[in-house]
Parts: sequence; C-alpha cells; structure tokens
Amino acid sequence: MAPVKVFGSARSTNVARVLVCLEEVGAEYEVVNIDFQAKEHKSPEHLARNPFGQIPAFQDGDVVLFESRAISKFILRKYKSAEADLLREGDLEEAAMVDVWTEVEAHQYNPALSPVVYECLVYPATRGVPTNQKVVDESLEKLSKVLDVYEARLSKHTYLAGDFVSFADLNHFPFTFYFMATPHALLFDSYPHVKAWWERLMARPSMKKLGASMAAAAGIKA
Ligand SMILES: N[C@@H](CCC(=O)N[C@@H](CS)C(=O)NCC(=O)O)C(=O)O
Repeated sequence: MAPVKVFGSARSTNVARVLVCLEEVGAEYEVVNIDFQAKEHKSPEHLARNPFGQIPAFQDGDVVLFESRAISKFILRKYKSAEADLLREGDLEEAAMVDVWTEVEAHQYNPALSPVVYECLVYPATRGVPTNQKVVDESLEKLSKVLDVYEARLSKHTYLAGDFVSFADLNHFPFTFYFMATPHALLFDSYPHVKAWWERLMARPSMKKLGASMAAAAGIKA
C-alpha cells in the first residue's frame, strides 16, 4: 500500500497534530513540504487539496482531506486496532468524553494558550516583530482559568477523557510542546496533575520523536 501523504511543514502545529496520530497508529506516511516563501500553499495545485490555502492537507489514494482534526480522526478510524483505539467509538460514553475534551482543546485551551506561542516564538521568528506583552498577559490569565479546570479533571483521571489515552490528549501536543519553549512554561508547575499528565504524554515514543524534529527545525530546546 502506498504511504499516505501529509502536505505541509512538519514543524507546523496543525501538521504535527496529524503526524502524532500517524505515529501513534504506526501508519506509513510521507510529508510533502509546502514552501510558504514560494506561496505554494496558495497555488492552484494546493488549493485543490485545501480550498482555504492552508496546511495541512492529506491524501490517501482518492481521499483528499483538509482540517487537521478531521484528518486526524480519519487516520484514527482507518488504522484503529486493539493497541491504538484512540477515539473509543465502540463505547458510547467513552467516545462522548473523547469528543468533549477534544472540543475543550479547540475552544478553551487552544485559544488561551496559542497566542502565547505566537507572540513569544512564531511572530518574532517569522515576522521580526517583538512580543506583545499585553496579549501574552491576557492569554496567561485566561489559560490559568482553563488549567484550573484541567487540574480538577486530571486529579480524578489519568487522561482527559478518562483512565485511557485518547485523541483528546494527543490534540494538545503541538501547541503545548511549543508553549514549553516559551518563558511561561513554569506556569504548569502550579498545576501538578496537569504537569504530570504532560510528562506522561511526552514520554510516548510518538511525541518524543516529533518533538525532537520540531525542536531541531524551530531551533528550540526539546
Ligand atoms: N483549522 C485549520 C487551521 C490550519 C492553519 O491555520 N494552518 C496554518 C499553518 S499552522 C496555515 O496554513 N497558515 C497559512 C495561511 O492561513 O495562509 C486546521 O486545523 O487544519
């Protein structure tokens, strides 16, 4: 079987979300780089894969997809096994909890945490602009409130959806990985159960492998 293709740069957060799923299920894949400098993401060829001109896009034979969370679910369904059952669709309640915490990542956690990553790492490196401290401070305040909820949840369960690792946890990998390279990583020390959960995730071979290549590509300490 030909390996599936992921279009985009492996250091991009939304691409890494897809790659961590591919690593978790042990699928063969190829990353096809899309050159942002050359505006390849806005080329007719790439717009046919992703009409919003963004990365990632994904191809598995005739199946062409965009939106990293949807691509990830396709992968987890296609390669589901007894060892890698990360959506828990065989159990209505477990699947619902995976959905709940997947939504929480998208609508509570990521909007609070990602501006810190953009302001401290991405914009200074890609746009040459200094960090906007007001945005960072406001985001950290929001993030603290979100982490209060995570701390309560993770003091009762090993992982977000329950006592099993799931897509809900994997989803947190790319942005949290970069957040840990900002000067604000110490915030997690105030949330011992969240910190232990993150360390458990980072001990997974999938995250160790991708983290090492993201750190090397972005020039940060893993
Ligand atoms: N919701 C989309 C977001 C994709 C996205 O924002 N990709 C960024 C890179 S991480 C991008 O392609 N930016 C270029 C642009 O928007 O022109 C997903 O999850 O796939």
